[in-house]
Amino acid sequence: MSVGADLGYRPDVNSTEALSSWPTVGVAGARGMVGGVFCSILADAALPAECLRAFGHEEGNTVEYRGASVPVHVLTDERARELDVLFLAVDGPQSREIMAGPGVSVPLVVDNSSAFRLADDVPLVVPEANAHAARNRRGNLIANPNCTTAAVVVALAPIRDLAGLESVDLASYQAVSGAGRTGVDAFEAERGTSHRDRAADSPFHGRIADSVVPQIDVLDDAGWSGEENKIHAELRKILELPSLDVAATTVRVPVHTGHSAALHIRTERQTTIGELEAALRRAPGLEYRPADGSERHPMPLDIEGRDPVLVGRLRAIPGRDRGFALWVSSDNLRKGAALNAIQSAVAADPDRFGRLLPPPR
Ligand code: 2RA
Repeated sequence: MSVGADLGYRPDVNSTEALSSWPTVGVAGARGMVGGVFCSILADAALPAECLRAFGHEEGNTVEYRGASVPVHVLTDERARELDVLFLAVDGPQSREIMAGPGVSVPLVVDNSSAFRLADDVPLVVPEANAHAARNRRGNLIANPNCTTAAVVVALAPIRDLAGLESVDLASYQAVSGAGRTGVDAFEAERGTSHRDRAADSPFHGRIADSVVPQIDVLDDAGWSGEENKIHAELRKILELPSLDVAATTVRVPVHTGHSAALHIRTERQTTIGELEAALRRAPGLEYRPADGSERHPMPLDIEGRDPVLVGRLRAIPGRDRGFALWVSSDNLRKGAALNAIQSAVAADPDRFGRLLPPPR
């Protein structure tokens, strides 16, 4: 994995003063798909290689970062004590293990797994909607939401602030990279084959090439998928609307990167398309594309590798009082994972971590 090598940067090992002004940043799961995006964003921010610590299951690997080979270590108590911030790009059980051990001594941990998202004492943060939750946290842990939740929240927060929100119905169109490398590998293996079989190691519930799969994660007794239940609970928590009426159908689509969602919402108070457009145009983290045909509608290929959530196709639903439809697309590995986590660390402590955010893409 080579990250940021094209920037031509060579670490200035003589400048201890320059190095000490940077935080020491750990990435657990650094060799995974989301871990790689963390490293890429930190490289764009020019975090020196000396200030990056990469962690994984075993010793002996390296991550190529800005022209340097950063060794991958197992996270120990001693190594954790060096860190100012730790980003967890690992699964829920591993996050729990880290937070029951070395993670306790790190001043700030941002966890990308679902392990702590709904814990009362852990803020679940999308800074565009609830940066105050990161600033006012009681412990050292911030949870990062599900990738679809993060994108949808960026679009809904300005609408909540303008006119309140009564209900949100959504259908998602989620890229294969949301399932990590095994998802991408299954898609690549199936793509171009003429049979209708699913790849042997596919994490999906059916063949994804040339198809769509209307189930992400396991179904509960009532038939809702884990992904749908996450979106339901996480939207309520982040938007601080505990009785928001939410229904989601989550669907895997044959797209490499970029999750999209079709939203049908009902606001609490009367508003107009004009007022909604104005609110979306000035909202942070969002690029609004009018539905009048003057711009291309938001699409995954337009957002891969970029920061904002693209919002478009805004329209009033005929015959439905306070009913509106809109469409969002976002990079599930950036705003849906690594970028949002880094932004949350910055929201928690702008003075210490502000330098970790690169120029916007
Ligand atoms: C998915 N939400 O797309 C998940 C990724 N964390 O499968």
